Amino acid sequence: MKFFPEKLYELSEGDLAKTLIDALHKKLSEIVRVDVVIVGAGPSGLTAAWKLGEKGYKVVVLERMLGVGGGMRGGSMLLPIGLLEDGEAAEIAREAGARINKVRDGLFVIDPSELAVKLASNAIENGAIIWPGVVVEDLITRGRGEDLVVRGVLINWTPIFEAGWHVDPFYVEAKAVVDATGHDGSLLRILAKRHPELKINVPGMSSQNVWIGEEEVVEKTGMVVKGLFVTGMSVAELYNTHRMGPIFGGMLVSGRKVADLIDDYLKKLKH
Ligand code: 48F
Repeated sequence: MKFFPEKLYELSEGDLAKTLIDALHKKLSEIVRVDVVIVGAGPSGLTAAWKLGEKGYKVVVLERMLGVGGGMRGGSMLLPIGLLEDGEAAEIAREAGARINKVRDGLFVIDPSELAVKLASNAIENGAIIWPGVVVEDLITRGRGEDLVVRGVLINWTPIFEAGWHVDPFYVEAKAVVDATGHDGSLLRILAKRHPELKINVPGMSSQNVWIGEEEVVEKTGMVVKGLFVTGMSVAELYNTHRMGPIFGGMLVSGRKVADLIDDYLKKLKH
């Protein structure tokens, strides 16, 4: 018995390459003009992608690394365990299909890898495309100051970016852009640098206080300038709110909140 279906033996590697390129052409055409581009495939970005996909938006997630999960991949100091609070966060994790195990009243432990892949799987099932190995290196904008609108991002391959080569980037156009880059706060820092007239300062997060840090992130999740939204730990980087360590519930709730806010924003744009 042959390994491949009989017909495939008629093909060459060149035919396989041509097949990939034809399929890629279709996929890339979908990626370069979307409703929402989410930068960062950590827990907040993946939750936002899932929830926006569910609402019917065309979403692409751009991720600098090869895999999904962001900071959650490392669990708690590289130990394969994390915490999750009861309430909205537990509800989202359950809905994602991840197992959450109660350890005391109001508190669950999670397997960070499991939660990361379940969130990614829900995002993909709802139509989001995850593109790994690309760095967002700049913003596409129109206007200045109060009239500034963010219309997309410029991307490059991570190895090119890390090698420090000057290679001109590529475009991804979107009606809304999300900074879900965690502690990097990449898009916020780009915005502050390119648009000093906005006087945006990104001070970085404040010290550990889990009891208020989670709530602060969720509360301050939102739009920074027209077309640019912030979710997850980049919220803490922007507003100097408290860090919370390996408890991940706020990231999921923040991701869901930013999806709702973008939904409102895009509905208003239509009118
Ligand atoms: O760091 P990350 O997981 O962000 P998050 O969703 O969640 C934070 C938690 O994991 C944890 C925590 C909660 O207690 O403190 O750290 O807010 O995911 C951010 C992702 O963005 C990618 C980065 O590789 C990571 O996977 N990223 C950062 N800058 C860029 C980027 C960029 N310029 N272009 C593309 N990806």
